[in-house]
Amino acid sequence: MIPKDHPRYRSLMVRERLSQCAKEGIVALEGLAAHGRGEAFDYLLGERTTPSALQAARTAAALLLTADRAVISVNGNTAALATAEVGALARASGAAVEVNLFHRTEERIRRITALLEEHGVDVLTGTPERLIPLSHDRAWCLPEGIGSADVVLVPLEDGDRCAALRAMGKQVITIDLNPLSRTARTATLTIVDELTRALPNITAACSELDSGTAARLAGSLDNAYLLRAAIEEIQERLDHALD
Ligand code: PTJ
Repeated sequence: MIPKDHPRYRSLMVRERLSQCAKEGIVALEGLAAHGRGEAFDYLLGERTTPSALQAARTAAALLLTADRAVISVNGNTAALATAEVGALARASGAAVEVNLFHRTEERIRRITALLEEHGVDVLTGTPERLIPLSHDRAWCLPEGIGSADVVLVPLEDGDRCAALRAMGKQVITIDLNPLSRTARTATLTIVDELTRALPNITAACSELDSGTAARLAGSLDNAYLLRAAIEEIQERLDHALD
């Protein structure tokens, strides 16, 4: 039982949720390590949405709204932390939702799909094919989902698979607290923010943007600029960390 007055209450609750979901076979054990890395970067960012992350979230909304076929790819960590937020974004953006895993097992796909459906999220079903140019199980995806999408939102993605999706000609939006990761640098657009802060910001922007503004934002996308801005925010905080 975590005491409510603990100064790190939220962070401890999130860890508890993830370890519970790992025991239930939703989160991969590797997902716990990935979360720890994310937490470290969130400390450096001050555990808040920076101005550049908000701009990136608005640009993500623009890409989703102007896509021919947008898909939100859900992995174990995303399902454990943000089921409701994924559902809200799918409704606001019109994007489809596909469960697609790095550490793929049919059992985890089933459990994550069931968790999303319990929260009212429509999840794509079908027969997966090896469409992503990668060896091993990371190549599998649904032809009517990620396989035919022009825009894919993949929170907490692996750098290798992000590069493979880009090589397929897709626009890849990622949410990654580490602005130095290969994923962050390979994606079309990186939102350097915590998943549960970033998703509602994208959803809110989907309702606000008119088509002209969405087209302008999508057309002026500059990921290197956004990543530099995130690194500068971290630098600024470190410069004043002990003030
Ligand atoms: O459920 P699976 O099998 O698909 O596996 C999912 C993981 C996350 C294990 C897999 O995609 C993986 O290994 O990812 P990486 O390569 O460790 O990258 C995860 C990135 O997400 C890291 O750069 C972390 O800093 C970042 N991250 C972790 N937690 C969060 C986060 N970014 C935003 N919000 C978070 N809550």
